[in-house]
Amino acid sequence: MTEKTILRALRGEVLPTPPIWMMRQAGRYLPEYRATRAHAGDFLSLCYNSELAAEVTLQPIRRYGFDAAILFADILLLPQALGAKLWFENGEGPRLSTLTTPAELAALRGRDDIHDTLAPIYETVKILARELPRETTLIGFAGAPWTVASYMIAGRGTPDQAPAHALKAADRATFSGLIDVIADATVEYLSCQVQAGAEVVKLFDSWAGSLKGQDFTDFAVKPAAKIIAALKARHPSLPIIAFPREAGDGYIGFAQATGADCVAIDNSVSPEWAAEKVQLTGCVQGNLSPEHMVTGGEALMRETRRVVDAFAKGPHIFNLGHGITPDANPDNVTRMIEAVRGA
Ligand code: 1CP
Repeated sequence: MTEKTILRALRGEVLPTPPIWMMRQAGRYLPEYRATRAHAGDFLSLCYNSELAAEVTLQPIRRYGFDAAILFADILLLPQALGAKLWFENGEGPRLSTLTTPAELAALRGRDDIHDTLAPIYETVKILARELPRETTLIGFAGAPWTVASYMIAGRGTPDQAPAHALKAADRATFSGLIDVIADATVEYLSCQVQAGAEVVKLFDSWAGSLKGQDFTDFAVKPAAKIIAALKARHPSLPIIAFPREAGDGYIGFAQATGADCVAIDNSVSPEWAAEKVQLTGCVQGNLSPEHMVTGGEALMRETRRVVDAFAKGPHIFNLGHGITPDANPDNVTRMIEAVRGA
């Protein structure tokens, strides 16, 4: 069998048609997802129910035939495994216990004590490794330390990560200590996903854009480099995708600085810019705006072709610039895939 298309792109091959998957492809825009989630009871119960989590991971593969499936889980399960309290407020989003003191940092579990909580996630990966079509690549993931820390410090999602920036300024030792604890635990977590059958892993640094100057180097680049080096030492052929969302110029050289095989690009930069500045040095993933999945029409077709054409000269995995939103029209996803595959 020839190698799976996503793995070929991640090794630097330029394919006539880019492989395609979509961030949040298992999600509330799909009626079958909403039904399974209702059956599970709530979002966290769905994450920790291996059979149902595998089922929602498979739903978009069956419906659309994407080239990759991404494990259904959440970046906030790792903080929970480290000892943070985690719950989801209906209609509002995640809530966690806050962490702002040295004592709270010291009370976290060690990296070897996370696996009891996370065992169902590894089981989901095992089920998927068995049940996915043979041509579909299985992607595991975790949040990057800065993004995960921003939720652990504030106890919730914040538009500007102000509480995390404040702790960084007020108590550098506690802040850096938290980044290190998350980075070390992330290596163990992703390594277990790989042992269970994940073929690629992706690091989501959704809030990297609020790190400026030296902070971007210290808290986006360095932790990613450390995690990637540790993972590659254990799994030398493992391809890794890094997503420093809204990094802007920080995307330039990010793959070389971190050792990532591919940089995922958000839609705040143009595909032409990213092709010229970022793709020169390796595979890129992205970057159609998710709003086209809501609005559709001519613009959807035009912008999809624009992304494909802009990245056609180098290795490329087609994706959105961020997750598909719950108000998206599932038929627009079909049109996007047809436009990419030239059907
Ligand atoms: O109501 C629901 O069903 C919950 C919505 C939802 C879903 C579908 C959440 C809550 N998480 C997920 C799954 C999820 N989260 C995946 C699954 C795989 C897929 O992509 O299909 C992944 C990769 C994530 C990662 C994740 N969770 C990120 C990083 C990517 C991103 O979108 O920037 C972040 C920041 C989170 C935190 C989170 N989890 C859920 C929400 C609504 C949020 C954001 C909250 C906030 O910042 O206010």
